[in-house]
Amino acid sequence: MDRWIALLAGLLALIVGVLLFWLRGPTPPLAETAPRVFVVEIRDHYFDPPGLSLRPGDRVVWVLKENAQGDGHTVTAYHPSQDRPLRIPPGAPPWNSGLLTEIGQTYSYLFSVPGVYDYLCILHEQQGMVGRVRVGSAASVTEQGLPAAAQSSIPTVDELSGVVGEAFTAMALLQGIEYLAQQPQAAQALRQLNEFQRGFPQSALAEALAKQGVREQFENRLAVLEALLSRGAPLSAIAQTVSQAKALLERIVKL
Ligand SMILES: [Cu+2]
Repeated sequence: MDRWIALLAGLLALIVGVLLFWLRGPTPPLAETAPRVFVVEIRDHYFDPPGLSLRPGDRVVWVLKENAQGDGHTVTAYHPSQDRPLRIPPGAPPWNSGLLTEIGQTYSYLFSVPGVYDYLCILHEQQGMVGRVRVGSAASVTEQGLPAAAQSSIPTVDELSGVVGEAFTAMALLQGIEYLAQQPQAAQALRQLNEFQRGFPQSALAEALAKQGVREQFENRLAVLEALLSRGAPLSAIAQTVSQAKALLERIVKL
């Protein structure tokens, strides 16, 4: 008799289990785990922002914003395949956008290997058109070896590990949110913003903005941006709010 009860209970548990699994529905859509998107603007003749601190799996999209002389720009990793010294982590795939000439043209790269990546514009390296991406925890790199102008414009790894790096990264994150909203991927833009908002209060960036007396103003811009994204406001309003927030962050990097 006991055996029958045990068997019945087992069968019941199995049915409940299958039902629960079925009721939960399909696994969450892919977008839930989509990489964070950061945008670096390509300008005459610099990358804005020039440095980033990322997590493995983050994506950077470079967008051509200026090309006054018409000769274009490139986004190119320092790598022997580009006749340059190796300045990206060994084993990380190098990249080269080729010549970008049309305003709005983009190039994208997903950073998966931790370490420090230096990149340049092949045409304007001598004018200091270089950038740096730090992925994962700080790694030491050769700080020397670039042309003089490039050397003075590239952020150091120490800067990228501190509040300056946080401010640069927040700028690129906000520009990424604007980019996602254009795609249009407002839901992902909102997720990316909300994650940033959750971490912000405990960040060194929040402290630095408070010292400048603009923390509330910055948080207010984030709240406005959240509201705009939630109700599908026009892109112009989103772009304006992003640029206002970015202007506040610029105070930190200019200290
Ligand atoms: Cu260039």
